[in-house]
Amino acid sequence: APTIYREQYTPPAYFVDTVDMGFDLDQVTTRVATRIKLTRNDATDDHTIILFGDELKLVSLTMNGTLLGKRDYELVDGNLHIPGAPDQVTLDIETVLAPSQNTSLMGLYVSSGNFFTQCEAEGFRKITFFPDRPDVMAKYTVMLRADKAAYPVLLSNGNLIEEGDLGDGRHYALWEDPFKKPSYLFALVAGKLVCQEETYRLQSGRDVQLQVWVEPGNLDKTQHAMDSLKNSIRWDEKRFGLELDLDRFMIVAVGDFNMGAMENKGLNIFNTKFVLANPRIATDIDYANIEAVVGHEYFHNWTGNRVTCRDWFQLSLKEGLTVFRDQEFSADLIGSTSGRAVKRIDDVRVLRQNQFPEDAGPMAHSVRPDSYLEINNFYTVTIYEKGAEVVRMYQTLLGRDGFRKGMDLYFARHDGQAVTCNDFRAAMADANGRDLTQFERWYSQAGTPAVTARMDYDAAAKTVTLTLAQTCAPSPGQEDKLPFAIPVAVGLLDNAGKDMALVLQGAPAERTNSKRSKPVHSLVLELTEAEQSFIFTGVTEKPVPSLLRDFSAPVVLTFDYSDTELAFLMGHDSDAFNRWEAGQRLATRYLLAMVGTVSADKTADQTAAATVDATLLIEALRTTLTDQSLGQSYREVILTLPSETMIAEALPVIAPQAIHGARQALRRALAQALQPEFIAAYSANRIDGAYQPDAESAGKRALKNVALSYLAELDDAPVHTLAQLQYDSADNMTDRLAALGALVNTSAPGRQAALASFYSEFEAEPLVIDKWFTLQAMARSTDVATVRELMRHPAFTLKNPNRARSLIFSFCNGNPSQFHAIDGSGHAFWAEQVIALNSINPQVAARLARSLDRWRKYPPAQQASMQEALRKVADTAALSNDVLEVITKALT
Ligand code: B3K
Ligand code: ZN
Repeated sequence: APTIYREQYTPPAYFVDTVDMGFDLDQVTTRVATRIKLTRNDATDDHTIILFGDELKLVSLTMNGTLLGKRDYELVDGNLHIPGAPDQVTLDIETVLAPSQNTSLMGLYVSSGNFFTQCEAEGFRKITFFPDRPDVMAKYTVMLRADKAAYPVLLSNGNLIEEGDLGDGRHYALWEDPFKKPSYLFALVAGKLVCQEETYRLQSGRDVQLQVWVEPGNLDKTQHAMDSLKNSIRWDEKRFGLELDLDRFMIVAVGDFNMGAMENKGLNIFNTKFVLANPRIATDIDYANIEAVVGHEYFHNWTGNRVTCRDWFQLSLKEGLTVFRDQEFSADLIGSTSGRAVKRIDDVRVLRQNQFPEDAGPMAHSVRPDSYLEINNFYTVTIYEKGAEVVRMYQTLLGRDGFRKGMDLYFARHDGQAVTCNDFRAAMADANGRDLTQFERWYSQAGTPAVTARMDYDAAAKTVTLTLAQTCAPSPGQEDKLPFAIPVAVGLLDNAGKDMALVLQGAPAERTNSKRSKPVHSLVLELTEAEQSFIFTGVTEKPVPSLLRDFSAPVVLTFDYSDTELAFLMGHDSDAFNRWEAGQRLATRYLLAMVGTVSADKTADQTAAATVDATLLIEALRTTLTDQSLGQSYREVILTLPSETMIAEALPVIAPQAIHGARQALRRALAQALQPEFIAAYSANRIDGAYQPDAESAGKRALKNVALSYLAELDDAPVHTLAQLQYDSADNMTDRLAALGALVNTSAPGRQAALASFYSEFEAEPLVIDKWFTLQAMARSTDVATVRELMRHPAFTLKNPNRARSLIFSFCNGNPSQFHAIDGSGHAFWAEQVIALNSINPQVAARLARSLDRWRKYPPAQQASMQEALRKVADTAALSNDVLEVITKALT
């Protein structure tokens, strides 16, 4: 298959007005009859109708009542080209599908005996021949027919028009979606499902029907998703003035699903992982994720569905924007300042841990890519999370009100259209009378900008000069980069740790301090050139700068802080994000020094701790841990050291075992030094009474459990008892799993028994069994041999994506010191699994294929086994486009 280029976009030759579909659902042979009414796009001279198809069996094709034969159309790579078509065309297309054979989980497939569809990005063409591209939007009517006993529930997009019996045990349902939509938003669901439903009154007074559909037996796990949906509806009304446009909104949970969820119009289909929750099976993190994903899919109804993408290169138009919206939604629901900061910290962690490496590796691409071989490979952290940061920067530059004006204009201009990232930028610019031309580079240039800051204080002149310089390393196909427009939020702290009033030389009075307005303590500097200086006046003492507050841009910022300055910022910065950041900087500094020690003399990790004096960090963390004025969840994130992946990214050469040794050594040093404080925090944050998933209770559990995990580093009898007690008495999964994790990573006598009892207790809950596999995949003692053994467990299967991810992905991405074992056994294992998955599910396989992206950053011996593994995959026969693209780029 050929590479697709953004520059080669051409408008469609034909638009589709209406689509009428009839499905005769059967697991072995499903018949699909589709009638499409097309109108020629007279903005082109093209008279060829292109209907995409993917592994489709065509039964018949009729044009304007005439049956077409082999010489009336051309078959090109599985697609149908009908040349010389008239301006008005009605096509009747009949196809047959084999849903039970479909393991790719794209198009129409079967899960637990029920039918589901997944059409984004190009799955509709696995159902029928169609102009399956997002700039072709049409109105759909869908007739579903199936056996009534086996498939009592028949759902599709929009409104239910009619239902009834067909005799011979079959029944039907007719659905009509009143809104035009691109084919990727089509969905159907059929099977034995039950729902929790509620009538909900919109702010306008209109009543809508909300439903959460699950398999029978799961109705005790739908309340949180329903609450999240109602919160989402309310939030979008309040924050953006956007109302639900349908009378009926459905969420359906499915156990076999390639990603998180899908925003099909009015019929969102979700991975069970992002729907099902009750205290017994779901952790606080699950609760938070469900809220975020329910919000995300709901928000797509406006950002994605009502206004969609012209082509798939514009994917971040809907994904970056919708991630930004779900991030803001979650933050607004938390409310408290420190809770918001924790949300921001979590989001930035994801960006740094996953997107920064992507942006520096062989798959690096811009937020609006220039080319792809397989579009499914571009549902990436760059498109989603970096895309969200780009949207956030508009808000940082324009303010909340300015951003809202931009959004309003965007909808006013483009409702019902398929548009581009440039259209969004233009709406933001025009609504605010701003020139955002340079901002385009955030869409066109890949790579993470590096910003270096320097501060010069002139005591005589009472000025601070802040000099900011930016560079960006080359990316594949992009040697030279032009300067980005980077909003850098800054503050200056005086010796007492208070924010100084900021007066920026040459800035208009309203943007900084004037006699009338109250003092400004944080300013957004706009760095637009390669290097720029900003002068603050009236600065009476040498300050400590707080830079890139709230992470105002997706860049790596360096400043030559002393250790004491970092400890000072940890204690005083009014910007909660930067307080945390200062702690991370200090910890990273010690960890890098310790990694150096471990790799240089190959000593045990204890030696590494002994050679680095971490007193400053330890004391700062003691202060944080015991500061009752700080929220619990905030204290928890400050106490969490940078992950092994984050440390790896900060090193020129990655030494996974040394990194692991260093981090463990520092954790033990902290556990020893802060043992009494951890014990106190543990006791103080126990909750009596029933489980509640709210942010405050979750924060208490998080702090208590991080204390437990540090204490577990001591691996002594008291902590074994403590963990065992928590495991045995916990009334919720958060505490249960934390205790099990603590046990498994110690030599506690009860650890094997706990693992076994956990399995038998939750055998009937697939999502909990996933956790059971994950916990073991990431355990410190788990090596490749252990993972192979776990794969032989009867509950393991590669066919279910959640299960494959829970074990294989968790090991390959979440246990780096074992996965990158010096003997290369982990890499060989990885190749086997990518190859096995390739023939089952290319999308899942291609995700796993990304695990060796960073092979060039490892020492030569490890590079060799990684290259060997990559080549082994590359040499596999019948490699999917998905895997081929990832592996080819890695090896280039
Ligand atoms: N839009 C879907 C992702 C579809 C992925 C296709 N491979 C989920 C989401 O972002 O909301
Ligand atoms: Zn999305």
